[in-house]
Amino acid sequence: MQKLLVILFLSLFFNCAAQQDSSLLLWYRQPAANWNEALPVGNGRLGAMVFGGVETEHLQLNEESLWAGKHIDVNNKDAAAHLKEIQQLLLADSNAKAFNLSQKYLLATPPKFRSYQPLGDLYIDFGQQRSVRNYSRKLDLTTGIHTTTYTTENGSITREVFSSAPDNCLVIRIASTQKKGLTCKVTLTRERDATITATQDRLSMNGQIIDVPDSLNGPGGPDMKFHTLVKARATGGRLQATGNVLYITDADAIVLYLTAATDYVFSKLDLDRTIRPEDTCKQIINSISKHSYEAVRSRHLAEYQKLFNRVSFRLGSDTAFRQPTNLRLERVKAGAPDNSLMTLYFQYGRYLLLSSSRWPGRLPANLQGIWNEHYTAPWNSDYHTNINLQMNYWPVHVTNLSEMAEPLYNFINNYRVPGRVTAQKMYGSSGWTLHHTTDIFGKTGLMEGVQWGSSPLSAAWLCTHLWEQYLFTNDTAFLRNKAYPVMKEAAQFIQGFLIKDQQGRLVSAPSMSPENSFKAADGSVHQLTYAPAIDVEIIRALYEACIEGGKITGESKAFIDALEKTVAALPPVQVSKRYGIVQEWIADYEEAEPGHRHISQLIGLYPFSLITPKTPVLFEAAKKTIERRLQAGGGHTGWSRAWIINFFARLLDGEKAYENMVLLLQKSTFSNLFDNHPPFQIDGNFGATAGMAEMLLQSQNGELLLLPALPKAWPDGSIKGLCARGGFVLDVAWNAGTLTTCRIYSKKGNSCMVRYGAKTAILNIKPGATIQLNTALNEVK
Ligand code: FUC
Repeated sequence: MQKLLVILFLSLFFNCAAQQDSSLLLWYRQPAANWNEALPVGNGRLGAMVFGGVETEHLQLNEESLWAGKHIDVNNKDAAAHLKEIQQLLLADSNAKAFNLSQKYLLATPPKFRSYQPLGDLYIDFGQQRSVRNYSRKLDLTTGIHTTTYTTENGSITREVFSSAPDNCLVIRIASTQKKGLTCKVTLTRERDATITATQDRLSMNGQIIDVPDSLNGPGGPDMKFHTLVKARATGGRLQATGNVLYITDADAIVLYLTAATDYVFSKLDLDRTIRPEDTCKQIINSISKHSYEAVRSRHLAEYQKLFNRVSFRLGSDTAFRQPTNLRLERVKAGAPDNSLMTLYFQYGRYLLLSSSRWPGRLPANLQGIWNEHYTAPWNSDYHTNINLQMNYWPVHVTNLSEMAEPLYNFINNYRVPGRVTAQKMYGSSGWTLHHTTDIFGKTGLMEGVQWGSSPLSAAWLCTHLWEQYLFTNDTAFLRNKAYPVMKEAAQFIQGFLIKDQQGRLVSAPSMSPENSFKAADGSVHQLTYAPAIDVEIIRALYEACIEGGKITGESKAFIDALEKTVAALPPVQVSKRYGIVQEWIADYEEAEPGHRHISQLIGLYPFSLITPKTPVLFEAAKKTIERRLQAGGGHTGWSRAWIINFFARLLDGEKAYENMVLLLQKSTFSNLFDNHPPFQIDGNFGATAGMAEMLLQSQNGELLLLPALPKAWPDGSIKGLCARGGFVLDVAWNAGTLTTCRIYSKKGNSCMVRYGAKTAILNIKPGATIQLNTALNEVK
């Protein structure tokens, strides 16, 4: 009897464990028919979209620094001479004239930059396969490994693909249950600028981007150098290199290691002709070749799982995950609920962040993370800094991946150097600035066009991320050495940039509310203006951070006083008399596009925390703002919908947050769960991941809010490992819509105020200690 019970227990346990695993699978019963069905792997810099074809496996490859273009000074040399005139025109409501002058004298020369490019494609061609059955391909988020399996008359085939951070390589293993069951040809291709050769057990691609000069994008020439190296290892069978192909015949198993490098130098934001990317590749491949596949795989697992496993998220116990992911998405589109698809989407967001932003000292996740198949990508797959790059990092702290933000901080720090030149040359100010978009070559001028690019406070917005890192970790060394000096310089730029308007208020000019247009009294439509609400909110958020941070790091009283004086002289964020919404511009203009995707005047609601229940007038106006945007068709891009989820979470409206999460899945999600802007853009994935966390835990303004926006559709669940400002890590569980337990681990020993509905508790948890609370917020010993 006892034995029976043990067996029963064990089988139950393993069943549960198996179920637990499969709830974190993206899986399909057929190969990807196009790029948006393929599945991404990445180690932060080296990525692949895996198609999982039976006769031909295709991996579309990326290396994060492979960009067309180069470092050039694009600042318009006439800017400073015309700035005052443009500013005065704006203050006098001569917006059209100011626009025309800005287009001539502020716009960067050349105004555009080139694109992030694909590295190439790897094909493994197995020839005709007969009697194929039991096909599946899956990406297991618990391992970061993509697996394709099927059975043919030559046995059962298993292919594993992952991108290893510790070994700096893409790894592919193909195995057959039948001895000598594998025969294939391996090729590496790139449409342009590369030559491929096969020698012994290796394929190498040597390349240099040749840019064609043009007046919009600037000088051309032989630009970035790059190299890709593949090494094959076959167990049993033969390996033969001919021309540019590797032939493998009658093998039992095959392992391929692939790596790539460029001559881009991150700290210089430029190319370095002394770097030989082929040497970097050889070094990496030679070092990984010393190890067995099993050792490489275990090292990958250990490193990956240490990060990924920090957070677990369950919503009830539905079994929808047993169905292929594409069918589940179809069902959701048809109106069926699928909570575990939401938890999968959440964990996928964490996976994507881990896979596109992992390496200290390298580049942050761009508009497509690192995954891009186009030579001229949508928006160049660039760094948009008027919402998109920021949104990529919204989930980073709360979902317990703070280290993944390091590439962003590195980027911000490096951009300070060209940003100082722009501050000086364009605006005659000290400090540093950049505008709404940039490539990897330090272009901080006003890019693309005045109607999109006039966002000179983008550096200030980015700098609030440095402060967030401090708020979550309380790491004073980070604040002192890495954050505060950069934040301060962004504030110094603002100090020099603001001008007085007729009423004596300090205003930013020229500027805009990102990408939106307003109608002036005479009906004419404009973008360019001064002191839009977003600027006032950015300045407030950055200055409050600088004032608090300055006090911690020993800033002079004079500087802190100057910042306080500026804040006091800013125009207020107002409520529109027309519609009761948060007023987007300095005057109560009519919006030209009421359903616009950007909802910039609510930046104070999220990601900042200036609009809260403690500012009830603005809080109510924020609700009306979203309502009005949605009624006019807002939320039509993935990232905009994701932002709306965060807004509703901050408005403590779980039902609306959930409704928009459903809409995101229904309207803006591909079958590989990539966000569909359209086209693919990764910010929606990251924004919605942050949004779901925000529904369950918030920690702004000195309070920990438990389940602040829990929707009825999530009656039972638990989330473990979320981080809160102040150095806390929380596990929260609920049942029938009510909190059951909450465990709080304190890293720093800060006291905190916990709030659940109307209940509050003030806690003093020792550093390194954990306490458990019940539904009444009483401590359970
Ligand atoms: C901003 C948005 C667009 C797009 C682009 C990359 O300009 O307004 O929707 O996301 O960035």
